[in-house]
Amino acid sequence: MAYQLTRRGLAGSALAVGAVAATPAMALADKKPATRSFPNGFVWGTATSAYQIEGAATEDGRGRSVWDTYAHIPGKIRGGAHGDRASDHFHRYKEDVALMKALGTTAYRFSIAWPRVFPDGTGAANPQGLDFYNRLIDELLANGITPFATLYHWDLPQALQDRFGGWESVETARAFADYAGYVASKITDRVKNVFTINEAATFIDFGYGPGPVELAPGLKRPQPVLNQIRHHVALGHGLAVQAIRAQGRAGTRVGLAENVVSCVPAIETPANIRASEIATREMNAGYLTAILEGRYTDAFLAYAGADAPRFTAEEMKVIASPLDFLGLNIYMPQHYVTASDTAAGFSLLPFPASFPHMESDWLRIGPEAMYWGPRNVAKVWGVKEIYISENGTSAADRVLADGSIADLDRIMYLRNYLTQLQRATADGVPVAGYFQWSLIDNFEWSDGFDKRFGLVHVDFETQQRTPKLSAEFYRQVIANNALA
Ligand code: GBH
Repeated sequence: MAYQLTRRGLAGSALAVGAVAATPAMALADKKPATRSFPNGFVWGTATSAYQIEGAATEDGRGRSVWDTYAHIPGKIRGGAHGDRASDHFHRYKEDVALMKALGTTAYRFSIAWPRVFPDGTGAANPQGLDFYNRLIDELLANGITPFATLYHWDLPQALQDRFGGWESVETARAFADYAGYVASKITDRVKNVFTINEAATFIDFGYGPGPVELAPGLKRPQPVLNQIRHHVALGHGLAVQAIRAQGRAGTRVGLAENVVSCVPAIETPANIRASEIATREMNAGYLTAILEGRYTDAFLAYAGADAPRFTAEEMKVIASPLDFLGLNIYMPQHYVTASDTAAGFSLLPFPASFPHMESDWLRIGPEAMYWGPRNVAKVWGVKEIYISENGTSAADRVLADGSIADLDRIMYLRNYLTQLQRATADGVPVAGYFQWSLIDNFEWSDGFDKRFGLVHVDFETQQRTPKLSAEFYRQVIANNALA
């Protein structure tokens, strides 16, 4: 007789479960799951960036950036989207700070739009350029939220692209330092933590590289130019560190935020772990390794050959200006690594086609990147203070009939990544805090508004904000400073 799923059938099966509960094993049901705590004082925050949330593209004397130009080129952004209005954060920042407060976060990482401050990239500062950020900073502090400011999250003033070819010229590195010093002189009375550049490797490779995925300015430059651009960005970072120390208040803390190429041992054997450390150093050689060591590795220079960047010893010293902390943006494992007998000492394994990913095709699910990423960085370079400056996921969020958003896949992702982060802190990896990307749904670059990364849903027609179920999950993690 075919089984029929009726109310009566359900009641019957519930009874059956009740019967099993009488066995001793079910005593577990009364036991609270052990909590896995984070260190006392662990910093919990959210992160955003200017072009992705602010909107107000022409207000208060803001100049244009390469993203204004790029997003308005037909066919570049999914759905013809652009950041003219984005999440309208420029006008709704008080509401957004209230959302942060409701989450229980005590820190917020945002970015400052260079073209708001210097509409032409250099020269005269816009007198209204920092007004918005001053209002935001004051609102954060009034709500007990510590501001962490990023100076460059990809919105290069278009004027510098036009005049110098952007980062192709060392002039842009110098202009960045001038901008950084100016901002430091104005905000470090209240902002103690400053990130110079966000994800250099990403905006260089996708903004100037061979593609197919593109970011602004969307130029396909040959390899030697690409290596020189990377060098100029590293130099811009180093010059900015020096300018911030010179013009900011004493005690200002400086770091950068990088999408570290995370190398995870495929199986955690001592040999593979060692191989993942070697791989970490080599796979980050063009940028992070150069900044943390003040040199390009031998293997990097040998591989680049005639395409290697031109540099001086003096520049390498500037690039390696000491930092107070390091920010790591960790979304996924870039490589799974095994030991090998080759000269390199490691092999990078190919990803099977069936490797799982989240709503964005590139966003592989590999929570152990959140353990090995910071651990290898701390081990290889002796870094003493690390922040996870971004981690989060896109999800195909759907507003249910009752208006709620049950983003169970985002909760699954966060629970697993945070479990590995807790494992890292418990093993003594010096991670001081975590910034969830992102507070609110926003303009996801070439994906437009199609990929939602927020803990809080944004209706881009009405700009109404609705916290998703994952916001409640994150609130509980913060309240307990632990995973349940
Ligand atoms: C970060 O980049 C950014 O800092 C942030 O602005 C962004 O909104 C967030 O993450 C979510 O994407 O060639 O298949 O790898 C994350 C790293 C590297 C992911 C480039 C997308 C391009 C697609 N990004 N990658 S692929």
